[in-house]
Amino acid sequence: MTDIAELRALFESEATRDRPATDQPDVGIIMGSDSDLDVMAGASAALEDLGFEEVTDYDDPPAAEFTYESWVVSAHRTPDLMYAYGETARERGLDVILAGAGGKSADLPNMTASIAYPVPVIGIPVQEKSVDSVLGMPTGAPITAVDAGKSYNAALSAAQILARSDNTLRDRLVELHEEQSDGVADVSQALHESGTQQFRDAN
Ligand code: AIR
Repeated sequence: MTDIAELRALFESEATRDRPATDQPDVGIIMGSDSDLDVMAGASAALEDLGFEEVTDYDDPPAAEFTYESWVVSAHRTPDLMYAYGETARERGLDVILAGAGGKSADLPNMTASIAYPVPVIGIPVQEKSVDSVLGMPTGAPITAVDAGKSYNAALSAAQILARSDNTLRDRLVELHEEQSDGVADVSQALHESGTQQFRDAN
């Protein structure tokens, strides 16, 4: 069993470790509950599509140039863990945080945006009813957010931020965009050639 104090201590000790930036995760993915994973898995899928690898052990980071990490952090069940995560984000090397939460009190993204500031936070409302609580920030307390469920796009936006200073990642983003355009062309051609009924039966 891991307790919350241990996780807090891990974030706090990582913040003082002075690890080389290449060994630290670039993007942090946090979510209010593991029940958010169906939606939040889109964020890791996008990062993996771009060549990121996941850090699952701070002492044994993957070789990829860009990496990410994933944690469950609940604003209401574990507020102290949310503070520890947000307060140490910059020292732990995170350049962007993707934060998702569901329900009507989806406060993890907005609170993390305030605590981790100026590290940018991209909020992901896990459900439609979570949109207002993710977006509703007062002047001077910024958050960027995507529409409900759009975690894949949130991760692309995070990569766009990182690509400002990395041309290889920039090229990979362009390539992915082109692959997606080609995907539409393939589907369009298949629909046209098979006809609507056969296409629907086959898909
Ligand atoms: N949540 C968890 N802690 C605080 C909040 N707002 C959110 C989760 C999830 C929803 O509550 O982000 O979308 C339901 O969580 P659970 O664990 O009951 O399934």
